[in-house]
Amino acid sequence: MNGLKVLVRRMSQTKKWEPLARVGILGVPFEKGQKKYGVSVAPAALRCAGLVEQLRQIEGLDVKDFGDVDTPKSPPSARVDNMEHLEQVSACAQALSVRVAEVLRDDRVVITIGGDHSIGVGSVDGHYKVNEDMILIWVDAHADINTNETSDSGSVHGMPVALLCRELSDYWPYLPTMDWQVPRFSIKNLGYIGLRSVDSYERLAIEKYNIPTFAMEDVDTHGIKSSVQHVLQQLDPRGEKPIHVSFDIDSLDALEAPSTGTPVRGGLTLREGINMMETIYATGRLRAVDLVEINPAIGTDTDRRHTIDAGLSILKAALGAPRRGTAPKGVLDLPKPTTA
Ligand SMILES: [Mn+2]
Repeated sequence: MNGLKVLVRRMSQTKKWEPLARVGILGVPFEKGQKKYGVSVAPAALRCAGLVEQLRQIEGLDVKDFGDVDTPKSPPSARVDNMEHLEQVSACAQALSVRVAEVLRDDRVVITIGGDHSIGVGSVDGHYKVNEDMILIWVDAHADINTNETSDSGSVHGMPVALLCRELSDYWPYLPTMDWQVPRFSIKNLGYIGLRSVDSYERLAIEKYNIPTFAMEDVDTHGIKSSVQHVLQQLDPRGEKPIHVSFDIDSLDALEAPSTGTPVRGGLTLREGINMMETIYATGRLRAVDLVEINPAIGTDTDRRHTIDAGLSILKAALGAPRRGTAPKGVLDLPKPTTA
């Protein structure tokens, strides 16, 4: 190793991470990665609910809304190789990848508002092109690591992780419209939190590649904070890599976030979701957050409001919003409990 390389390595070892006080928002009104109507209106619904204004209330945060990514207007294409609307999914992800890289190069944390989870292909691809050493935390009730062969539904929102990871590229046929996307992200840099509905093939993949996974029962055992810290520690023991969180709203319990296409009970509470994001924010290394699968067309007005509010709370926690309001730090001076 030459002297320059040693110097660069030493510098990266001593690099002190701090949260970026600049954020860029991208909307992705896209829903062809799954079958239900409505996910594509989530970016508009979140903006109407005060997304930008609420983030601007976080002290010192510079918030820029970059608007929506161009989504393909072509009529839905036929199912190819058990992948529905692959052409549109691919075109959308490609456009998103370019925009995500632009926002990151503008020295901002990129917040990508989906859309269904197929857009993760674009956001992670764009992030990887800027930070090749990134790690990815996939927060979800589902593992989203099916291939076209193992998927029952043919919906691409169940396949983004398998499309992204280079170790899984041999399991795919040649996908002509995906030429732009070379899967170079390594599965060794992936961790899961919140899983509770995993297909048998997906379980095989998680075991084969030893993916750090904190399913709901593990979160019950260890608590959310140490679950997150374990995943971070396993993926990046020295704490020197940029973090991408792909947050599916269905990771939250269906009571807290009912307006979503594939809800599963027994999920994270909103407080656990907030705690997780605060823990990741505190590393100073969070550079990208996807918030996907909010479907305002599902459920009652109250369901919709709860789901959107939950999403906003997750984003605020990811960007350093304090939860205690004006309450003082520390524990109140409580009287000692009396023993009988
Ligand atoms: Mn998902």
